[in-house]
Amino acid sequence: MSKTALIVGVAGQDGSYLSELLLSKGYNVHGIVRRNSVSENQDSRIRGMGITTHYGDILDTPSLIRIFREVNPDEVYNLGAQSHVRISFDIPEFTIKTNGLGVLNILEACRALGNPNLKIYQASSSEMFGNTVDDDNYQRKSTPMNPTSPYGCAKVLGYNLVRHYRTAYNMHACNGILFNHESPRRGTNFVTNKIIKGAVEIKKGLRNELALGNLEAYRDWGHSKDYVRAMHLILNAEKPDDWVVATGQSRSIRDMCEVTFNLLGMDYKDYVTTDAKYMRPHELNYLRGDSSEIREKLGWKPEYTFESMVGEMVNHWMEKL
Ligand code: G4F
Repeated sequence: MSKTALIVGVAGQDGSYLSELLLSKGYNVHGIVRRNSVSENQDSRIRGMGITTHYGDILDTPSLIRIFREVNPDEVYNLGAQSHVRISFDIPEFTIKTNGLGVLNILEACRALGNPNLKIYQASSSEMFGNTVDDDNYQRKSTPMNPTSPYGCAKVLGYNLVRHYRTAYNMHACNGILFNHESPRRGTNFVTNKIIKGAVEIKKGLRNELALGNLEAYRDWGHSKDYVRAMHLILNAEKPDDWVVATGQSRSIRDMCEVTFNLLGMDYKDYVTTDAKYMRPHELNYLRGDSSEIREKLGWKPEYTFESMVGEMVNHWMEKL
């Protein structure tokens, strides 16, 4: 009999790729979407895919209880969040509630189902580490968490709640500590797609410059398609646990500009400016994840390289614009 998955936050980048993956594996896929005043924006990434959507919100416990009862899932993926770190400084209370208490609501809705075989995946984040790096310049599960944003603080709460429910109630609840992951479906206010879309617009004569914030931060960037494969592996490992998913390579925002503009035959220095409004009150300077555990124990490895990912995103915008 085919399994049923319920994806909270299905309308985002990861939700859309995860839906495709699970459908290809024969799952019945259900997803929770939040109401949006522009209805086209509600499901633009998942329209026509063949999944069943439900209106709900992780801050609306009655909606969760109703949907969880109706769907009776085998696997729950919580990808629902206020996912923008910079914006979390502007709306800290909403971010803490959504990304922290929202996880509690999901765990309680799962517990209320009373199914001992239910598996729960929580989208935890490398933002939880803040500026802590081990002596070998990597972050891993044992690296102390010192978040540098309301987003990161809330994610630490969610992470700990999952670990707590796993122990206290013997639930199959897992954290994937995912480092940055991108794709053509990434929101254009995240730095990769902002740079790539902006560079293509410049190439096509649609604008003259691109204003960014801190160019000296480093990120470990992978592709969302590779990372949703990791989510499914994590949930279906024999025992529930917490796992780091990363490429192990770190590049600066400046490198991202250089690679992108070079691909388009331009020099980023002629077009990129900086604007204080994109700086953060507290920056996370450097991310580089050690994913050796998931590679060795679950056989995960990324298929995309940094260059193939950027190339795919550039081609996407060249065709679209
Ligand atoms: O693309 P970003 O906004 O991603 P950030 O803050 O690293 O967060 C992403 O990754 C996390 C995992 O580590 C996720 F948990 C989170 O949900 C999200 O997916 O910014 C990346 C870097 C930052 O250092 C930022 O200061 O780019 C720098 N940056 C420079 N100029 C900019 C800009 N970021 C944005 N968004 N816009 C700019 O103009």
